[in-house]
Amino acid sequence: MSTAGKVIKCKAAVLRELNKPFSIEEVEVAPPRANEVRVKMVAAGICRSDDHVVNGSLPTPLPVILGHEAAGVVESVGAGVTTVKPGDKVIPLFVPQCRQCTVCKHPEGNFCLKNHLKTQRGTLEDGTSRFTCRGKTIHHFLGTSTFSQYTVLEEMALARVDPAAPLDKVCLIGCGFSTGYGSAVKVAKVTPGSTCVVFGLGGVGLSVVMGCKAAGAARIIGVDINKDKFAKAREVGATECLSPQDSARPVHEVVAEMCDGGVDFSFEVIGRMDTMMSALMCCHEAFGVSVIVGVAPGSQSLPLHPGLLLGGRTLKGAIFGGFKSRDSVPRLVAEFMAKKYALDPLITHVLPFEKINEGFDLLREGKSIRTVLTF
Ligand code: CND
Ligand code: ZN
Ligand code: ZN
Repeated sequence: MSTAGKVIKCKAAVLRELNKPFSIEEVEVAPPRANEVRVKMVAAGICRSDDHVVNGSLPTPLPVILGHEAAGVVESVGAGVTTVKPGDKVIPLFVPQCRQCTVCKHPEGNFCLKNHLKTQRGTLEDGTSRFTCRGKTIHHFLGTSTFSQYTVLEEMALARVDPAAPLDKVCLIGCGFSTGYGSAVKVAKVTPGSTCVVFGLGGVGLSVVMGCKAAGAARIIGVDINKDKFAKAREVGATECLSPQDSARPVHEVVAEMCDGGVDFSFEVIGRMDTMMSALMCCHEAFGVSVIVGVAPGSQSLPLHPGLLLGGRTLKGAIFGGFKSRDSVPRLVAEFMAKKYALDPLITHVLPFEKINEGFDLLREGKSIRTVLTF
């Protein structure tokens, strides 16, 4: 029997308090309104940004259903939806692409003005939520809320992908892979023969390494305090790995010395002020480009002396690897299907959705790269 037009009762992982486990609860998911789509989740990755909400460094209204890296199948569509239909395989986009705002119309910009990152209202665009639990509203997160068997998204926040794509792998294209890979190939525009350093070798950082390699970098130095990450980093393209704790000198000095005064491209993929400064200072003072990928706690600022940039350094940052989401995700999936890059090295654990707390513990303990939750 069709569920279209009806409220669906299903399980979701609800975060009710900071620093507490998720509770798996039965929620009601209202039908999609105009220009919205209800999606049955198939697979969802756990990204550090979700954990930033749990630990309070990325504030968003509670109670909330988190999750922003996933893949699923369209269950039903609201009025006016033309680009997806029931049964289509889709990837939710935590940065939408409305195709009408000044950013979408700009040839380079990807941070669509309809994004939910800046407002963090915890609703869809019309200011309301499609989730309730025992009669009370549950908030959305980034317009995606993928830690639920069903979720409702705006049409502009969905990419239709190849029907043959394995959703338990390509879910990573919804955040980690694209964010990292794009930061190298699209944001930094890594050049053949160049030197690169990547601070933080989690799922996003390793994807930066993959992007640097694909762009033809000659040296890719991975930096992490957890040496267990080094083997995987080498497997995906790092030529050297080092831990800041192995030297009495600041790591930026060590890296700069290794690379003739400074690297061409550096990436911060952790979300800390000190490592953002290290990444900036180890890129060459005259031509280095440093890209901020990590999401820093909202309350902190960089101690940035302007003199660090006067010689010609560039400091930049990007969301979702600078990719225009709806245009790029189907192409990235096609490139995965054509074996242009692999996602398997990033997936260290697969767990049933109900074990989401175990998945977060693995991340916090530094034991996983990406855990994929299956529904
Ligand atoms: P994950 O936690 O898997 O990786 C971070 C890595 O950094 C781990 O391997 C840590 O061991 C390492 N690390 C921690 N502290 C230090 C330190 N002081 N020095 C060196 N290494 C350290 O996280 P992830 O890969 O899922 O995400 C990385 C960051 O990217 C995180 O801040 C997340 O919020 C952010 C992000 C950004 C975007 C975007 O669009 N810009 C999208 N998703 C995630
Ligand atoms: Zn993410
Ligand atoms: Zn837009």
